[in-house]
Amino acid sequence: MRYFADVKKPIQFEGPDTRNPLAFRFYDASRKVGGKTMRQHLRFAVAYWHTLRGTGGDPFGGPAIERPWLTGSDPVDTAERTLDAAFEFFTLLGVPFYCFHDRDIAPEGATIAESRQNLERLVKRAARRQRETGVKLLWGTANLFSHPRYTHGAATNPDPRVFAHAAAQVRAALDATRVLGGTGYVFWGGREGYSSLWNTDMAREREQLARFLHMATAYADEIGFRGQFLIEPKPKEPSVHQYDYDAATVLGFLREFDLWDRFALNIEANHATLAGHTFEHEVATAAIAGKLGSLDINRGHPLLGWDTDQFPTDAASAVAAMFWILAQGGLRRGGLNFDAHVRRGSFDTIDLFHAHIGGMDTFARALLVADRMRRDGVLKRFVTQRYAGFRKPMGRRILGGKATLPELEDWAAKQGEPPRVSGREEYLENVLNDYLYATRLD
Ligand code: XLS
Ligand code: NI
Ligand code: NI
Repeated sequence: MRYFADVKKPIQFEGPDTRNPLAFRFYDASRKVGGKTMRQHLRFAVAYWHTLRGTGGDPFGGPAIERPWLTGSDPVDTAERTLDAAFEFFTLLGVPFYCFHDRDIAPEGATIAESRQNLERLVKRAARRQRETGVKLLWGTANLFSHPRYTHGAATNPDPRVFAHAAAQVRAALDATRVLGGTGYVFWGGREGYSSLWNTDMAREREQLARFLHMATAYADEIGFRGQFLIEPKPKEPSVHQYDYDAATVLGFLREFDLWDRFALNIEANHATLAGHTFEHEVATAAIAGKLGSLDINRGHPLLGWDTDQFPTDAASAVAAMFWILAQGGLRRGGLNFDAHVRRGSFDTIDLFHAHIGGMDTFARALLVADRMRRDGVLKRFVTQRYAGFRKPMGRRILGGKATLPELEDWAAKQGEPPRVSGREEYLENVLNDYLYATRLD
């Protein structure tokens, strides 16, 4: 059965001049950029939940998209068909990875045991498809937010019985991720937050969450899962306030609860903007802490205040993200996961191709631009020069922890009023635009 019959062959690179909507303009998987291929740099992943299971629901209406694989009355059969469609899609698109929640690939059963059975059955099938196609699992996760039992949280639920259900789910999801060779495991705190502080013991809930994460790492050690644990910050939605608010909050949480060595961050563009930051701010915050693990690439809509999860098309923001990724020497075990879905009105399967092709090209082009900017060194030189004073003797004394307030008072008095130096922001924006629009990338 072919679910994507209108795509006759795998999407090919045709270069920037092509007018073929089913071709890449910039994503040339085997093209080398600074010693690595684009495929190795970008490590694209398809998000199973949106691309295979998304049906266009929004806060004002239920499903509006029909998929030929989401049919039939037996949920396990449907899951098997969906899996086959998934691997057909991955192969046609030419992505190396995918990501899933437990409940995306296998339906919840009537009991914990039945849920586990369903998952194991689909994991076997996924393992087979992975072998056949060479597509790999970037990361797995557990859906701890859709079922009504998690209304008041999963790990942060006031009832330990709910906590235990969440524990069972994470255990099974970790087993599944290990069997499928996932390079990571993500915790996004779907309902780990609160709606009203009047009914919430915030101190206790944060302790619970930390305990939960410790249990997960302990279990991973027990089963020999060596993947990277990731936390994905998000400030709100579905909760009014989520404990994993933003990168800085999560870094503080990891330090406070002795989780620092075991976790890195999975930064999502739309979560950054919901937190009142830019994507690059969040990427940079994680990177300078040595904790930039992986990215969920999407974007919000500037006029809608929620997690619209649109496909990434913003060149400047993609360049900034790639700039930081290159600066830290690459994504390593992480990847670029399309946590994005087509709009409710884009209900044809072909729309899924347009969406992913556009996202892949945006980031492939961003990689070329960021690499060129780095090699030319213009921005680096500017920033280095700007902080030059801190490489001189007194600057070094300050950073080395030797300088004191009285000493600096004397020094400041001797130096007199420092000259004021422009930050040249507009000039730098022009430089960026030169790279974005004027520089040849071939
Ligand atoms: C929701 C999150 C979710 C995570 C995985 O906003 O982005 O999709 O990436 O649970
Ligand atoms: Ni999100
Ligand atoms: Ni996400």
